[in-house]
Amino acid sequence: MRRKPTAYCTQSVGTGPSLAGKSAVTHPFHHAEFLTTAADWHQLPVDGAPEVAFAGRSNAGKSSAINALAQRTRLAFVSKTPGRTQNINFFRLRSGALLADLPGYGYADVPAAVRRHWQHFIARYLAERVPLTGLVLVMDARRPMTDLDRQMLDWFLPSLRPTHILLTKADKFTVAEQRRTLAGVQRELTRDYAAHADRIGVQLFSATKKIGLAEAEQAVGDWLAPFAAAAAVPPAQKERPRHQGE
Ligand SMILES: Nc1nc2c(ncn2[C@@H]2O[C@H](COP(=O)(O)OP(=O)(O)OP(=O)(O)O)[C@@H](O)[C@H]2O)c(=O)[nH]1
Ligand SMILES: [Mg+2]
Repeated sequence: MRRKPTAYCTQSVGTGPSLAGKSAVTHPFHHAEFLTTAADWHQLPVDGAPEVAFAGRSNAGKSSAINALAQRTRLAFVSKTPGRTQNINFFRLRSGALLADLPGYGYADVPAAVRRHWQHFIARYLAERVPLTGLVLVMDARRPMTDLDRQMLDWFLPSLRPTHILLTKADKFTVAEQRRTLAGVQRELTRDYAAHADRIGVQLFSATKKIGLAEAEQAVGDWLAPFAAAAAVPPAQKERPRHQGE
């Protein structure tokens, strides 16, 4: 049974069934380690561990969000140059669950053939990837809900799995601007994604100023809580070691 997130929430509540009564998983993202990188479908991890994907526009702050959650500075590559994450990079959590750092979209300088490859791959990944448990959609709070962000939602939501939107770089805003932005996105979701209301959460976030960290940890941790018992399961078959960006 999967717990429903609070609709358009700024806070998630509750836990998965296996940990009911305890306060979810304690820091489920600490001790994350790089696992492998995938440039194509056949390179995706095959062990079936549940995974959470971080998607978003190029330079939105996906890798920074993963690092902030994992409390590591250089787990996932962060770069001022857009389009640096070219592959799907996988990180393994102590529970055995995976975080997948997807290549950013919307970067104009990417050759058309590469863009087509990734559009096709990401569309298939979001729609068909069996272990995919939830999607963290990272948006720069200054430019939320672009057409490509909506495209991600349109590919993913029909799978009936939960999405949590991080409006990141919130540190660039005053508190009043933060509130306005969050309310605007909530309104847009209510208007355009009402059918999926119980599966979409949204919150403010900042990797640099650690805004909304506990909230994000709870939202995503809740998706993985039913699988936390995986920590007791023997480590999955090792992937061939590859490096980020290989
Ligand atoms: N001020 C501020 N800057 C941030 C934040 N998160 C990321 N950045 C900056 O934004 C830039 C891009 O961050 P990344 O985490 O590499 O973004 P990404 O989405 O992984 O980028 P690609 O992998 O290229 O798609 C870097 O210069 C980061 O330092 C944040 O919360 N606040
Ligand atoms: Mg990145």
